[in-house]
Amino acid sequence: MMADEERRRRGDNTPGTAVITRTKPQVKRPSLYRVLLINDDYTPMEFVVHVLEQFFNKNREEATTIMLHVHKHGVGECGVFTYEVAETKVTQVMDFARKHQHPLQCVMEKK
Ligand code: TYC
Repeated sequence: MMADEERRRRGDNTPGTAVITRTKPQVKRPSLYRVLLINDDYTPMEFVVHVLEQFFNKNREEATTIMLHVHKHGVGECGVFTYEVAETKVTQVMDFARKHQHPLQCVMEKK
């Protein structure tokens, strides 16, 4: 059987077969999520700094700045991650806080 294009080149314009081409790129950037720490009156400042160093790869200075921001403003960003990574960070922080009997809250929100 002759290809449609070749038939048309030869002047045959009778209906043939068609291919629907995809115009949408098939790669999508993943949605990003902020991981936030929430202030409370009981979790020790040093514990929050430790959390930021341990789970968010912050150095002591960065960790201290973020902790003081949360202490002053009530909430602050620890990092931005894809869904599964953000979810893992939240679980790790919440498990660690619970294990040490601190009420520290960690949440994620879509950017
Ligand atoms: N407010 C706490 C205190 O004075 C410190 C703190 C900072 C707690 C950040 C939680 O996410 C937090 N000990």
